[in-house]
Amino acid sequence: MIKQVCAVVCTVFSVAYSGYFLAHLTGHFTRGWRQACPLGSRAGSAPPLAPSLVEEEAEEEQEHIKPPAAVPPRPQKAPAAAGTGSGSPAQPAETREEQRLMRLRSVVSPGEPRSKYTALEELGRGGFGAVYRALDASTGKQVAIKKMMLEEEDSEELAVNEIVAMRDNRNPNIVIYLDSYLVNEELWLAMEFMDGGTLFDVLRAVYLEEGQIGAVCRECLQGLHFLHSRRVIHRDIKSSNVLMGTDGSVKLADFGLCARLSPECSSCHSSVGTPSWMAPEVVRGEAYGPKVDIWSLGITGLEMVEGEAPYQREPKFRVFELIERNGPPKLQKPRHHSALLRDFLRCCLQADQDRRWSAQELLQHPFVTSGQPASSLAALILSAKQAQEDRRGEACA
Ligand code: 3AM
Repeated sequence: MIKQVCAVVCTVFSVAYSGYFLAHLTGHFTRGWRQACPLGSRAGSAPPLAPSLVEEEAEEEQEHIKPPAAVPPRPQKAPAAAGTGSGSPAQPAETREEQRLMRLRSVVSPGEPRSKYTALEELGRGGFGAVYRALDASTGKQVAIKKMMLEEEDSEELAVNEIVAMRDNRNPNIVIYLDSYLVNEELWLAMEFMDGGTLFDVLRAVYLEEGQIGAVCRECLQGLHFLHSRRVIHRDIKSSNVLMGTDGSVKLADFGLCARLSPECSSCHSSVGTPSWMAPEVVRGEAYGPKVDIWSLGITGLEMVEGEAPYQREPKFRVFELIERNGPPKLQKPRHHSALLRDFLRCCLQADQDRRWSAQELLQHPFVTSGQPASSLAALILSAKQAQEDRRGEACA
């Protein structure tokens, strides 16, 4: 009885966020808490290389490639990401709101950003607000400013989460945090300007060769290995959250949904992420750890190969149903790709998180080690930018 009550309390957030999980509730009662797998703990248990091609060949003839979606899909939020120190649900709403605002004030810089950052020009919009290109008046350098509206419930928490995660996790494969400010009901988050835009935009404009896909995967894995070694889970890895520079740099962005594990809380349970990229254990509302990011990277790998993620156009409940029913998504035309690429995706897309490779292990995978140097992506990103500008020009003509 006590065991059942504990399991209900621990999964309440997941259940609240999707009626879908009710179908899986019974599983929670019998399933034990699974610890987040420590990095590099499983080097000898990697699944065998060289997958069977027979089954894939049979499926190949039935499948077709759809034109890519033009708008990146929206993520599903969690009410409280681990480690952000939100107020107790027993407190009155005003007190919780005030506490969240105080926490936000404690992480932002004092002062007025409107004289520091000038010439704002909108780059694009998301569910959170909008991102602008601006000039740092003191250096003359370009920066990107994410303006987040703080009206919605939990928006302060997501903002604090993003600021703290970026500020405390500096790495060459993570977008650099500059500073942040509270401006009336908005939060301004200033970060380095990535002049190549998102991987999502690049994929809409150009095709990537396998060596280039290997390079993007290696750069993302370096960022993920860094985060995971610090017990941080990104939880929303997808092409629209990977930013690129015209120098060939590749960096992880958008940390609003990330979670930090602690000795007291060594796994997460909230149903967080963007449905098509969500690992099966997240979809089922099970305890999960950093390897959810590896599944999402595998789906991002499929995006790079095929132009979009599996089930990307399906409604959320249907995505969950399909992932649950069909197991790991497969390449549409596997024989068109190398055994190394297929094996890499298979290692990322293991339904069982214990069999899924870690970021550290995948950095040793031959598909990744044989990827092109990041600098070779520069020409690709420039031609994607050119193609986007040409398209914009045609649309205006
Ligand atoms: O709407 P699009 O895809 O054109 O590229 C990102 C996206 O553009 C851009 O803001 C839009 C909404 O996310 N963006 C986000 N962060 C950025 C950054 N640090 C950025 N562009 C440059 N540097």
